Amino acid sequence: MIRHHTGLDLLGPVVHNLPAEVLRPMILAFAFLYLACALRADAQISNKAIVTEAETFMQSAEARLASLSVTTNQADWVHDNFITDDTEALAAAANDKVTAATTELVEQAKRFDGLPMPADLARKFLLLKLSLAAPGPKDPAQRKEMTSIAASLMSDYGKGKYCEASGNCLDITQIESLMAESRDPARLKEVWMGWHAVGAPMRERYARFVQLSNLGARELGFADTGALWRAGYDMAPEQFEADLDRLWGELRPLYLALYTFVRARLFEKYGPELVPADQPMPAHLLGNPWAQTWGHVFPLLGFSENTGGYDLTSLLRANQLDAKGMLSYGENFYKSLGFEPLPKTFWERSLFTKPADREVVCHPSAWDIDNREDVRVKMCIQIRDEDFVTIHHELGHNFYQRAYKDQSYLFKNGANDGFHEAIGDTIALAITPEYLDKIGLLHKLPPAEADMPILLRQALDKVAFLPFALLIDKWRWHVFSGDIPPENYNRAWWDLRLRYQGIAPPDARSESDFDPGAKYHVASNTPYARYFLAAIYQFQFYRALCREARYQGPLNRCTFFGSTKAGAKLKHMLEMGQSRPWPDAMEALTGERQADAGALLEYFAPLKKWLDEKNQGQKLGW
Ligand code: X8Z
Ligand code: ZN
Repeated sequence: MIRHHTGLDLLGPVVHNLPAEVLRPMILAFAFLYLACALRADAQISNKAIVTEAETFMQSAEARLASLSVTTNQADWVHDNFITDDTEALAAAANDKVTAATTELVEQAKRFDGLPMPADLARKFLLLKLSLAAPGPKDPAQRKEMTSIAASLMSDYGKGKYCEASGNCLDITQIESLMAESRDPARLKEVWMGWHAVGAPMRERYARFVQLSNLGARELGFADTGALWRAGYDMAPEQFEADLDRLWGELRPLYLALYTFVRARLFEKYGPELVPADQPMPAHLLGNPWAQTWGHVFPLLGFSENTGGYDLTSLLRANQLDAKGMLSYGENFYKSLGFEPLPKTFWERSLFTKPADREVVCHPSAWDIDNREDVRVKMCIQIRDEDFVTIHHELGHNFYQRAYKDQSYLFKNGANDGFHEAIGDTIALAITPEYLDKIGLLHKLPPAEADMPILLRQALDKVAFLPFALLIDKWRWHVFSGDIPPENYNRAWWDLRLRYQGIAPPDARSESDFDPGAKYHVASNTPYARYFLAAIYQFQFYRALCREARYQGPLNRCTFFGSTKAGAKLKHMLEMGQSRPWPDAMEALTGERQADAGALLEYFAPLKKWLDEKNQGQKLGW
C-alpha cells in the first residue's frame, strides 16, 4: 500500500537546531497532519469500495425492476383491454409485486445514504425512490389492499356508464361525443349528472387508498404521497409549487380574457338563466364532460363558415379516413423529422377502436411494454379533430420511448413527466393550414381574416385547459396531506373549480358525490401537474423547433413539418431520457433552463389584443 511521505523525514536537517519549545508543537502539528492524510487515504479507498458496491446494487436493482415492469405492463395492458374480475386480480398482483420490490430496494438502498458518489448514480437512487406514483406500505396485507383498490378504481372508471331510463347505456366515448355536439341544455345536464354518478361508489375506496399510499410514502421518507410527487422536478418541492403559481399568475390574464368572451357568447346562446352575465359558468355547457377544453363550443362563438377557418373534423371525414389512416398521418409527421417508422408490432398489437364485445379503458394511453421495441397505443378513436390531435399526443409518448430505449432502466423516462406529455402536443401545434395543405387534406388555404378564429379555436383547448390542469393536483396534494379530509372531498373540489376555472356544477352537489372520481386521472392515480407543465413547455419546444426550421413569421402560423434539422434537435433531447436534470434537456432543445410562459403568451398575443377589445364593458371573470 502506498503511503504519503511523513513531514518529519523531509524536515530532518532543520529540526536538530531548534529549541524544544518550538520543536514540540511542530512535532505535534506534523503528527496531526500525517494522521489526517492517512485517514483520508483510507477513507478514499473504502469510499471507492462502497461506491462500487452501490453501483453493483443499482445494476441488479435496475435489472430486477426492468424484468418486473414487463410483467406489470402486460398485466395492465390485458386488464385495460379486457376488464374482468380476473384481469383485475392479475393486474393487482403484478402491481403488488413491483411495489413490494421497489419498497424493498429503497429500504436496502438506505445504507448508501449520504455517500458521495458520481452524479449519475446518485440520480438513480433518487429516481428509484420516486418511481412509484403510489408507494405501498411495507406490510404485505396493507400493500395488497392498496394495489387491489387501485385496480378496482381503474375497472370502475373503465366500465363506467350512464344508463338512461329507457335502459340505453352510454359509455364515456359516447358521452364525450354527445357533450361535444349537443346544444340542448337539459340533455347536457342530464348526461353530465349521469357521468358524474360514476365517481360516487369510488369515494370510500379512494379515501382508504390515500391512507395506504401515504403510509408507503412515509416509509420512504416523504411527508405524504403528494410530497413524493412534488419531489420529481430537480428542485425543492416548495420551489416547484411556487413555480407553478408564478406561471399561473402570468397566464391568468389571458385565461380571464378568453373566459369573459366565451361567457358573453354563451349568455347570448343560452340566456341569463343558465349563463348569468357576471357569474361562474356552468360545467355542462362547455363541450366536454369536465369543462377542461372548450374547443367544441367554437361553433357558438359567432363566426360564419367562411371566416371561421377550416373544420378539421369535416376534412377527416371528407377524406374518408379511418383510425389507422389518422395514425398514419401522425406517424408521417414524425418520419418527416427523421424518426424511424413505428415497428410492425405497433400496428398489430395496439387498440385503435372501441371493441363491441368487451369492457375496455377507453381513455387514450401510450405503452412501452418491453422497454425496447414493443410500443403501442390504446385509444377508442373517433373520426374528429380532437382525436387527430390526441393521436399526435400519444405518438409523442411512443417516439420518446423509442428515442431513450438505450438508456439504462431508471433513465428510460421523460426529462420530467411534463416533458413526456409535451412532445406530441408540440408536434400537434404544427398542424397548421399550410401543413394540411401540404399533405393534401386541405385544398384551399383559409383567408387572412381566418387567423383570429383559428387562434381562438386553439385557445379554447390550450388556454381554457390551464386552470383545470393546475387545480387537479392542488386538490390531490391537499387530499394526501390531510388538509382536505374525506368529509370535504367534493366541496373542496368545487371550491377549486370555482377559484381557478370559474366553473360551477349544473346542480347542487354534496358529500355523497365524489366528482373527482369521474376524472380518469384521479381514478387511475395519475399525477396531473405534468399536463400544466406540458401546456407551457409545448410552446417553448414549438418556438425552438420553428427557429431550428428557419421559420420566420407569426409563431401561430409556423409548421416545421419536413425539417430534419428541427427533428435532429428534438431527437437529441428525447434520447437523453431522464439521465440529466430536466433544465439540461430543456436547454439542449430551447437554450432555456426554465419553464417560461412567454412562448405561449407570444403565440396568443394577437388573440389577447382582440379579446381585450371585444371584452370592453364586460365584467372580467366571475
Ligand atoms: O390524459 C391525457 C392523454 C393521455 S396521457 C390523452 N391527457 C389529459 C386528459 O385527457 O385529461 C391529454 C391532455 C390532458
Ligand atoms: Zn399523455
